[in-house]
Amino acid sequence: RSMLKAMSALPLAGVASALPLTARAAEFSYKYGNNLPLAHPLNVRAHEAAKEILDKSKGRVDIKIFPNNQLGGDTDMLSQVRSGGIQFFTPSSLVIATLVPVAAINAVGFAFSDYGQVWKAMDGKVGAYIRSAVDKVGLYAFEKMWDNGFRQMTSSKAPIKTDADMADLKIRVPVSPLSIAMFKALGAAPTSLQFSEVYSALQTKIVDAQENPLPIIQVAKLYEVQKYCSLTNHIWDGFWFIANGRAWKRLPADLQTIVADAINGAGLRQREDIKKLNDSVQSDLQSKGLQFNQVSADSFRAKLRSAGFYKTWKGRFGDAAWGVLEQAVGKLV
Ligand code: X2X
Repeated sequence: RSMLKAMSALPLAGVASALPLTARAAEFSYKYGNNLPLAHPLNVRAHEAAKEILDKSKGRVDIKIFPNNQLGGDTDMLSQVRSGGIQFFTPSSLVIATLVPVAAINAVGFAFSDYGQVWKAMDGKVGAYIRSAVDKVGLYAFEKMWDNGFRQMTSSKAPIKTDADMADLKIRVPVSPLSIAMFKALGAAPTSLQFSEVYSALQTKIVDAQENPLPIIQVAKLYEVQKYCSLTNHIWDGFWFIANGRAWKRLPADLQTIVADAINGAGLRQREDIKKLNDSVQSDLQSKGLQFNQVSADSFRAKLRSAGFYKTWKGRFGDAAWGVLEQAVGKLV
């Protein structure tokens, strides 16, 4: 089934048409899975990268993209990229943290205040710290992280204005221990679900709320099953473009350079896409019926502090990692 779906995605990739029909199968035929709809900038730019890689490698490296959870949910794709069943995956910080706990450090609640801070940290010491931890579990993380965005809360019930509105709220969060801990500390009743299950869980009211960056709410059409959106900016989240370590090392150095340049370059352009989208996405979602409200982060941050959230997670991440984060964003505890 997934093969058929993947083939229907090929014209976008331009991969098939770039080679004469008589061309041999590529020397390195790799699979890349992700959890996002085709319209998301991550998929648009990944197709661009795959085409660049095929062209510059003269057909030696052929990356086929399986978007939108065609190969299974986040947890499945994470285990496939570890085993080598697929060679590439783009888990969010929250998701890869189930395997590499320190990878969630950029997702500590209300740590980052703007994109200036984010990219300085993720292209600098915070990112380097995480990438070396990823390396230790046999995966390779490309240098430039891709953007998911600042996460916002939506609900079908009522607007969330202060931390008090979160009491017992049935909210979906990703499969992420940090997210569960944070929403419990805020007084909510969080449930972990893979992204592939979010739309139907909201539609059938298994949960009333969810939290995601606005571009995701737009491309996954979550506005159809949610009424209110609170601009909380509570977590900055990105996607690590990762490769199976053995598959990565199998590539000769010249091909590694071609692949890394294409993926990192596409990642930088994807960041710009999200930045542009951020200027227009709110009015688009408003026109589709989603009602927005601003939120002051102070009551949320105070609640997290008094629940001991920052202290606990400083302990879990360790002083070294926490120190690197605080160098980037200022004191949190
Ligand atoms: O599952 C989500 O909410 C998403 C799409 O943001 C992630 O991949 C973490």
